[in-house]
Amino acid sequence: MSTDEFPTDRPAVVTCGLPYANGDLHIGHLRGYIGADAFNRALRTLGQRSAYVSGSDMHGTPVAVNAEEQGVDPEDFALDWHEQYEETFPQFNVEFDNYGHTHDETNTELTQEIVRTLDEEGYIYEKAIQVAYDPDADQYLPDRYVEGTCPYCGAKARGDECDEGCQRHLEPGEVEDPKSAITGNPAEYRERTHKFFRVSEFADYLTDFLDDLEGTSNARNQPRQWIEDGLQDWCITRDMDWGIDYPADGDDGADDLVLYVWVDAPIEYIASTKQYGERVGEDEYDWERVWKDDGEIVHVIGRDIIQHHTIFWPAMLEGAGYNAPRGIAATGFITIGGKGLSTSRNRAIWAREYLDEGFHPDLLRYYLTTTGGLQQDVDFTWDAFREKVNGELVGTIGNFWYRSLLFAYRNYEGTPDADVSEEVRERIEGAIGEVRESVNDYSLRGVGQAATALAQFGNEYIQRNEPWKLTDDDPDRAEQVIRDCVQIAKAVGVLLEPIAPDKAQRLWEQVGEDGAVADAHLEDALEAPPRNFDEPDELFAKIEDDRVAELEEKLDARIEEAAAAEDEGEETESDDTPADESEAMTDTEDLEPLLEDRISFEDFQNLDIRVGRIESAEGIEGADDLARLEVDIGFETRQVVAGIKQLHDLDELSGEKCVLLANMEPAELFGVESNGMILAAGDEADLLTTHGDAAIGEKVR
Ligand code: B3M
Ligand code: ZN
Repeated sequence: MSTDEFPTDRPAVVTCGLPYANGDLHIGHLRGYIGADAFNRALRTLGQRSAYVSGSDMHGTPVAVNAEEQGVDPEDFALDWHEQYEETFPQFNVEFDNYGHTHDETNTELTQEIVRTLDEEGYIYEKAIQVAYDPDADQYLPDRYVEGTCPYCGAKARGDECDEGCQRHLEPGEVEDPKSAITGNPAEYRERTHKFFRVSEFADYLTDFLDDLEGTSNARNQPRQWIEDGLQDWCITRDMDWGIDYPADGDDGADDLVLYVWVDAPIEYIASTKQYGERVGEDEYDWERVWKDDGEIVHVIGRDIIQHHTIFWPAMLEGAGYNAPRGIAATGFITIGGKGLSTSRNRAIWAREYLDEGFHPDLLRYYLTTTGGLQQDVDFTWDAFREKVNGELVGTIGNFWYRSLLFAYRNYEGTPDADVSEEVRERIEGAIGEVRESVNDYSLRGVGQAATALAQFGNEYIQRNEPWKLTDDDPDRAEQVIRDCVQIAKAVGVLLEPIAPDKAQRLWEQVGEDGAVADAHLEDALEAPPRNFDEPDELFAKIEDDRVAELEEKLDARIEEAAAAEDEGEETESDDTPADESEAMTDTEDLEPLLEDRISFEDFQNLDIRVGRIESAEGIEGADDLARLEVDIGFETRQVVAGIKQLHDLDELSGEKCVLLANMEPAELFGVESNGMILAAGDEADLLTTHGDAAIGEKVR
């Protein structure tokens, strides 16, 4: 790992979280796979040697429970899904250099080897613990086999994760009021001896690791808080048949235990890189250098699995003598109708469905990577999708590409003989710089915006120079202008490739280039295209309003059905993202009366209200109600004091968006300076926020 800017001369690996091989993929999953694919492609355009690897997560109760429900063998069940995923990814232009699975030989051997090393290094010990057990089903209830209440936030939780609440990992025995997910009976507790990994010994190491970690700020802030609260050791074995056997030495009673799925799952990142390296050869890609020496490791994950990737995983790597990740980018959730996607409730846009509706994959890639920052939750609507596609892809990029290339083709049969003007060269260089900076900031949105803004400049450039008027009056000048436009068109293609690889490839061919735009580097955006090219086609088509109305109607019906099912209180299973709380109703008699006095628009303008993101929140010692918050408002991070100590679970707030009055006079409360005011409503201090793509720092108007 290094802190030199990308590109470095060390090999890189980019990974996405492994999909559990247990069900259909939806756009929430795709955000991560597409995001990591785009990041890997972007690194390559910078000239970074990089591989993109992942694999299917075959083990654990997420697979076992679903397989059991269908009465099939977990291995057959998981392999079926694995094969489906392998078919689906290329359909979204998600191109892995290697896509393995956690049950294969490479991962099984590597996992057992790493666990053995951790044991030899003294990081593993045995402890007797209470494990949930269902007497009727006569089986132990690991993880998803048990449901109950989260001891930290009170939300409904699974045995190993508070998936609908605070997102914490839960240790066996922690969930309160445990019930068997098989029979619904209250679970009993029985004593069992399990293996533990001494995560607590890594607190100092992890603190330093987080200080250096690049990526999104949520991946640094939440774990800092967990470390401060005190790290617990981690139970790494389970009473199950399905999984990788604990590498027992025969005399410690661990022969019948398998490893917890979160041990072998991240090791697949290494195993998959190894498979790639062995396939292409060490000279081409040295996987051991990446993982054991100085390679650049970047993980793209969902924000619900930050703890696994920033605490357990780096501790395992360090303990077993491996290299640490350089960057972790944790994406927000996709929601629909303001609620988390739910597989069991069919509240989702399915990957298959999207393609069946006839949409090109690159449209979704563009939408998912450029709507909001990576960390932000994005509420999907077909309407917003249409707006983005019609506005930016059709209106700006497609329009510029087509009009400039058609003009060039009709008048010059290709690229006119002229040099690119200084102005345009500099503008393209500027865009290249923006991409380089965005990649180093882990901002895919920045990469997309650099391409779109360059096309926007192209449109303005044509408009400003009116080449159609020049062809007769000033043919040299006309050639110059069109030469510039062809160069801009090619440059937009090179810059857009990470986000929309197929469209970029077609543009590449339209300007007469051979080979793959995926092999181009950013500097190629400045290289002249071949002299001749054929008549261009339009690469993007508008999505019509009635098409969207039809899709919205379908989606609304689906949302309603899901809500109705929720109201009936049916069992929820495999919900992917947390659901929102229901809206509170208030009688107007209880409300503060409306003010009679009106203010001017100018008065309102004087309020500098900004979109912010809470980086951390902690109670102020000695104050009953006050909390100290660090709020990122784009330009800077503000310290703010708010009266929410009793009203919110402060641990849960980091990463949440909020709305902040930035030009409030500073005040001191309990000796802590408050430099702004976060806005909230009601007795419970319901924090105001934004729901779309407003970026951090954006002004509220
Ligand atoms: N299989 C899926 C998830 O929790 C899980 C990821 C493993 S990444 C090593 O998002
Ligand atoms: Zn919780």
